[in-house]
Parts: sequence; C-alpha cells; structure tokens
Amino acid sequence: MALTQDQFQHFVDEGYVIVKGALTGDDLDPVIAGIEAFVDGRARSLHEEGRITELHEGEPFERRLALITRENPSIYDDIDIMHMRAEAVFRFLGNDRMLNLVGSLVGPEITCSPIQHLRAKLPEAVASGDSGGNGSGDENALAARVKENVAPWHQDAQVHQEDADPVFILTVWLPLCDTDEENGCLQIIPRVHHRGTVYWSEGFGIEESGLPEGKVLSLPMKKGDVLLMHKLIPHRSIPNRSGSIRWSLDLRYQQTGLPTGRSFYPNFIVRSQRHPEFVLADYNTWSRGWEEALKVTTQRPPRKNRPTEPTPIRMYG
Ligand SMILES: O=C(O)CCC(=O)C(=O)O
Repeated sequence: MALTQDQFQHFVDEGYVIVKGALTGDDLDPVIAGIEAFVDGRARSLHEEGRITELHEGEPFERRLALITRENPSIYDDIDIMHMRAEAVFRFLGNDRMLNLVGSLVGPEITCSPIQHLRAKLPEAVASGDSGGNGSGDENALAARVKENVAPWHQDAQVHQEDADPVFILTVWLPLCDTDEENGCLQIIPRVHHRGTVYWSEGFGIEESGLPEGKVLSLPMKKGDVLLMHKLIPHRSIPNRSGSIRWSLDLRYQQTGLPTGRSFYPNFIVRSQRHPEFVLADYNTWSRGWEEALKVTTQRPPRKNRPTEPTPIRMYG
C-alpha cells in the first residue's frame, strides 16, 4: 500500500511519518534468519579457533550476539549490511511493501542508496558484564562497541558528499524487534526540515548547543512499523538500558539517476516503471559490488565544504 494522503501530509508537515504494521513476519523473518545464520557461522569459526568457549546456541536473536560479543568483541566487526552481505537482506532492500511506501515520496524510479546499515545496538550492560556471558577482559573494546551504536544528534544530510546536497534522499528506519526508550529507540526534532538548513558542528553530528529549537520526540516502534524521515530532520538514538540487543535497519532511497553522495559505494535500481529491466535482481552482482568497493574505500572520505545556506531539496509528489 502507498502512503495515505494523511500519512503523506504528516511527512510534508513534520518531516517524518511512522507507518504502523507496514511489514509482516513474511517480510522480516527471512531477514532475521539471514542475520542469525551469519552470526551462527561466525560463532562456529571463533569456537573452532578456540576464541570463544560457548556458542550460546539456544539464545534468542536479541541476546545471542551480545553474549558472544562479551567474550570476543571481534564477532561484532562485520555486523553491517555491506560486510555481512546476506542474500535475505539484499532481497529485503527491494521489498514491495516497503517500496510502495517509499514510492509515495520518491516516485516510480527508485534507487537504493549505499547509505544503509544494520544496527545491533548492544545493551550498555554488555560492557559492565551485568548482561551475563564470559568477559573478554578487553573492557575498552566492549565499551567502544556499546558507544559506537549510540548515535549522536545528526541529520542524514551530514553523512553524504556535497554532490547529493540538493537530492531528496529518504531515510527508512525499521526495527527488527520492538523498541522503546529502554532499549534505545530513536529521538527526533520534527519540522526542522522546513528551515532547509544543515546544522554543522566541528566533528560529526550536531553539538547539543547547536541544536535547532524544537520539541524532542521519542519514537517507540514495534517490529513491523516503518519510519520514513526527511534527511534534514535531526535525530539520535539513546543508550540501550535493556538486557537485549536493539536490532534495526536504516536504509535510504532516492530517485534514480541522481548522485547518492557516496559514489564510491554501489547503489542499485530497486524499482522502475520506465525500465523494469534495469532493476537489479542478481544477488551476486550486489554482493561483489560491495566486496570490490570496500577493497578500495574502507572509510568514507571527508566532505570538502559544509554550506550553511539553505539548500532547496525537491521531493516527488
Ligand atoms: O539506529 C540508530 O540507533 C541510529 C540510526 C541513525 O542515526 C540513522 O539512521 O541515521
């Protein structure tokens, strides 16, 4: 289903909309199974190499990786879409139910941006050992992994190169488990997109003192809900104080043929009315594309400039 007129208007006015129950188990369960298979494979390799003592096989999706990470944080290194390259995740990037929503804002020619992440937001307790499992002794490595998944305030317009500044890039954020303030849901400042401004700070993101005025809104979401967000909406995620991992995907889609702001990473066409033959259906091409790109560029290069003048961004619809 496409966005309703009310949902579309909510996005236009507020800069975001949550579509409740947009996805079902049929959409998300294969993704979770693909991630579980990856974690299982890595766990078995580490176990064979004697680098973990337990496989934690009976543990649920939301806990197993946390317990293994506690013992050996290296399992956490490849927990992202482009490193994991699970076929089920590739298939999900072209999920029809999701693209019907995306199409309401992006139009009928849709490209999947390479700015995409799988996030396994670890419980804070993993670093302190209160979450169970054997400690690795490398408390600094654990603390770093917990910290790296508490996203500071930022706008997604801050994470791409300048060539994509005028491009409407839609953020699609969805949890793979229920999320709330306890396990580290997203917070946003709605309506800021109307100002057309990127709030640059010295380092990455927006310093608290530089945040635009506005009410901070927490966005608890259930598995199956989908958030669509304008790239100028400031957002962050808060610490995970629960005992389990908060799993989520954040994806980005845009009109085909425009710069993604990450030309060094592979984008691909997920839907096209005009040229359906250009839609990428071959998993191996996608997977190889990332493999090759990551051999050349591991860290995204810094931007050359940070314009402070408002940039007009044209949305479809
Ligand atoms: O999922 C999170 O914790 C942060 C996501 C985020 O910052 C983003 O999608 O840009």
